[in-house]
Amino acid sequence: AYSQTMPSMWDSRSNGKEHPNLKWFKDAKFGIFIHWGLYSKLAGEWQSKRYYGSGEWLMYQAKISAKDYGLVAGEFNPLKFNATEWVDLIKSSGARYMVVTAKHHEGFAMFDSKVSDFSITKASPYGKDVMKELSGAAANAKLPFGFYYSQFLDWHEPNGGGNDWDFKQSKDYHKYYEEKSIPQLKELLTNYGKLGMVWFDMPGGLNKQETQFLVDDLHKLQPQTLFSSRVGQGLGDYMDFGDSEMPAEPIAKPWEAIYTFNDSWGYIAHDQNFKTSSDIIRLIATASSKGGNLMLNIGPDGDGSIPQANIDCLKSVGRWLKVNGESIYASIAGFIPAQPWGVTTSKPGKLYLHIFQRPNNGKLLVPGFSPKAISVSTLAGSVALKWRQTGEDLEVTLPNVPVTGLADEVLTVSYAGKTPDYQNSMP
Ligand code: JFZ
Repeated sequence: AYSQTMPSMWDSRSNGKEHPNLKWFKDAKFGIFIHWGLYSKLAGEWQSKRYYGSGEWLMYQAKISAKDYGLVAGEFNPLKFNATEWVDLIKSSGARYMVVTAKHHEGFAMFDSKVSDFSITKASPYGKDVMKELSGAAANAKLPFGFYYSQFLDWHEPNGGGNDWDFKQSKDYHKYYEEKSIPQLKELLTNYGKLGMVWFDMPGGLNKQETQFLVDDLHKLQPQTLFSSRVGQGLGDYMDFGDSEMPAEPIAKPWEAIYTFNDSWGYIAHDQNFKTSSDIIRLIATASSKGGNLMLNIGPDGDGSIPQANIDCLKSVGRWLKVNGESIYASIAGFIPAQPWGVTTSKPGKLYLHIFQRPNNGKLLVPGFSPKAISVSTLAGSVALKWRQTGEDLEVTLPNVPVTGLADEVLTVSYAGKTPDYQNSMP
């Protein structure tokens, strides 16, 4: 059923077979997304009016003219920014890749671009190439690194997609692609070392043949770089879902769910509705239980700092992953669908039970468990637990308190034989 939602990804690159370059991505399971630009400085407010929702859409929401918005660049001076600190934090969260906005719909290049003067090096007092610093810090930390780039929407340019409040005349999208979008993408694929991915977003203005040409042309610069499905026309290397969307059932092809920390991608000073570490751990486990990745977004402040609540939370997720990472990294979808108590992930000969909600009677039931169980223990500390298998019903007796003291405990079930097929939860 879920194959219907899948475009014919990466077929053009490897004749329908999974591309070997996708392995690191499929094994990573957890990534960090960063939305950072001039909107971060505006923080969801324009002319004393507060806006809600996606802070990076403020220019659109408030219909700010390109001229007025351009003036914000003159005030963008993120003196608290420290690339190494950001990358250290991401490493300590247990994330295995990061993607950062090089240019969002506002059109401002957060990198040194020869193509446009609307950039952090030419138009802002800060004057330094923050993308260079981040890509360098990530390379030092051996953290796969990617750029988000809005290839079609560009509200700063008369021929870019989306701005019909300033630029009312008909647009020449091809001219925009040729003069800004493609040359900037080439700068990003040339000047910043090896890229894990380019995270395209909101395709438009190109037909399938033109998109194929773009993809092939860019892949010549770095063939191993993955392209997100939002390059358009079904030509990406992996699938992205919408904001806070998780597929209902496992998907074998590589995919990523994207979630915000609060209710915005870009920083909004008046949105403190942050997820807890338990929320995030469950999202990682849930994405893994369906064979995919979670990419969690951070919206740093325009001054270059990351909200303290996010820092504390990410470190706590990292402590959990340090102990329970075996059940996440390089796992595959669990063959038992989601249960009232939680979700499952799998590796050869092992099924991991991620307990979100302990059953009141302490008896955890795993229905449809077809192989022969050998042992059940806590993943952390390997404490053996009592269990009983009756046909395909596996029942585990939980200790009165979680063994590790960490919430969201994981149990390991070892079994004999090969990995069973997924039991579709849909009738
Ligand atoms: C896009 C951007 O417009 C947004 O600002 C943010 O960068 C986000 C990650 O991506 O928003 C989208 C694009 C596509 C969908 C949802 C939100 N979608 O396909 O459901």
